Amino acid sequence: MAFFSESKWVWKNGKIIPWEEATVHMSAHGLHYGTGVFEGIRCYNTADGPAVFRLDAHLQRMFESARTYGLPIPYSQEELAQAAIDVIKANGFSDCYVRPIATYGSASLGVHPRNCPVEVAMLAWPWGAYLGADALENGIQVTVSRWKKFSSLAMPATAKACGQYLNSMLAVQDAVRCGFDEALLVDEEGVIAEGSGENFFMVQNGNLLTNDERDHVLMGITRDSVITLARELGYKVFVGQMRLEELEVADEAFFTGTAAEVTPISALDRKPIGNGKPGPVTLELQRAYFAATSGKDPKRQEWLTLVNAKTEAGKAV
Ligand code: PPE
Repeated sequence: MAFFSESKWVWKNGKIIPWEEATVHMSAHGLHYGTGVFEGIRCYNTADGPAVFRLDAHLQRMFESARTYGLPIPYSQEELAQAAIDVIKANGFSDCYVRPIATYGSASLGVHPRNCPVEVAMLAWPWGAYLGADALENGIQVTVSRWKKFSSLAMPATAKACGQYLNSMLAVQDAVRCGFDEALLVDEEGVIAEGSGENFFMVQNGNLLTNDERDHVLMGITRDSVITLARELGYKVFVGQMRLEELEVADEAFFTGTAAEVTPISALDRKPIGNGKPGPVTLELQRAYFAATSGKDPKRQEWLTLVNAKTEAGKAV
């Protein structure tokens, strides 16, 4: 559940404005053609106050998505980093989700965006567990979607662009209609790609396996964090193609994403994965991930941007 009602302020085109005023016109190019790029970032409470997790990596990916689509963002990465801090502070949030978006506004229609202005906004709101309250603890029910993951030859899956999510939306809507929590998308060859809004990992004989951009996935920042943490914990992480038949014999599987965090998958099309309960490797990585996001992992301080700058005494102000 997203709690928009608790969000009072939005950063839009350089200013903090009331939530109610952060609107777009029905003629906006982005609305008609999905022409925009966005990010999803989480801010977590730490002993030093709220801290944004991997802010630079997210903003860097946003600029790369924009470059892919030739969409000029009229702000620097530093300005958007400050915007994220400003919108969190303005709303007084500690744990929250931050959503930057850059999209073509209103001036003309026709697929070429021509003279449409680029509108940039940064929203923040409290957002709990993405896949339901007990998903992190008990795992989720997943189905293999009949909607195929689009090829990066059609649209680059590595870019996080608005219109690309229609593919995800078809898949997750079908999954939920059929009583599942989430969809797993495969490509036209049956090779595993990703969830509607998450990367996919499996665990086999104590090793981790995940894919990369060759299989038409968004190169997730949570995926990268989990790979780093797993290797540090002594796990071998293999990056390569994953097929559905391999998943049949996997011991564990889980999704990663900013919103979904590290979510265990307990069954695929009602067939239990492993013993049908979140596995020990998944849970260890979930703990390591939350230690990093909450500032409890001393080695991962560089992943955190404090919302309230530290004073000389080391106290958050
Ligand atoms: N694949 C897809 C398709 C995806 O949307 C996400 C994030 C990921 C992988 C994981 O990426 P990362 O967050 O960098 O680890 N999905 C975002 C949007 C979810 C939404 O419903 O909106 C997110 O998790 O914030």
